[in-house]
Amino acid sequence: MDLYSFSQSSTAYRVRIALNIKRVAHRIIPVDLTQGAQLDPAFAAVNPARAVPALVTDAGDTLTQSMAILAWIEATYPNPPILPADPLERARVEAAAQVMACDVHPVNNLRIRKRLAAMGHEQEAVVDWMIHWMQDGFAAFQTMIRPDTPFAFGDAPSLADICLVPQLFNARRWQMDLAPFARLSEIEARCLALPAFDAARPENQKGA
Ligand SMILES: N[C@@H](CCC(=O)N[C@@H](CS)C(=O)NCC(=O)O)C(=O)O
Repeated sequence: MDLYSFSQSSTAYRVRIALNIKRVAHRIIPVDLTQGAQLDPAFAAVNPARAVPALVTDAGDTLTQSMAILAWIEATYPNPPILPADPLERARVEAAAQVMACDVHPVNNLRIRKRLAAMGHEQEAVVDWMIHWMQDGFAAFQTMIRPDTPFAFGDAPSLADICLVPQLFNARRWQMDLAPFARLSEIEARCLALPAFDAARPENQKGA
């Protein structure tokens, strides 16, 4: 399997974690977003949305959109599960994950930051913008998860943790104050102590 990935991409980071949790062998194909490699026509043939991740399965099918890829991974490699079997519990985990995936990440994406800069906003204002949406999302996420479990929803990492940890990486990258989100930092530390998360970290990618 080939995963088109970029070390600092939080969406690719999600997929790297899930592939590691499920112990699915894969090769990483780097797409250097800092060099605009996602805009190369050759890459647009892989992902018309011109973004990472994209996963080419062993059967040669190309999957895009991290949440769709994660759903495919869960359906294809059910053990260990990253979603509860119970539909209500599952909806709760998915809702928390989607705070990161649908509410926070899209408005802070590289192309949005570039557009804000092109519209004349200084870097400081762009960083304020990102931190604003992360504060909103982390506050909601912290309320939606269980208050007292080792991970967001239980004794093992779920889709919610898989979406949380990369977003916290982004928060640190932009020097956001995480003091109000102590529970999230604790969960992050527990996740990063696991080899599946550790190997997926941006700083552990080749050439990072
Ligand atoms: N909704 C998509 C977003 C993918 C995405 O935009 N990834 C970012 C990296 S985290 C990217 O490649 N951005 C390129 C750009 O904005 O030009 C997903 O979840 O896969």
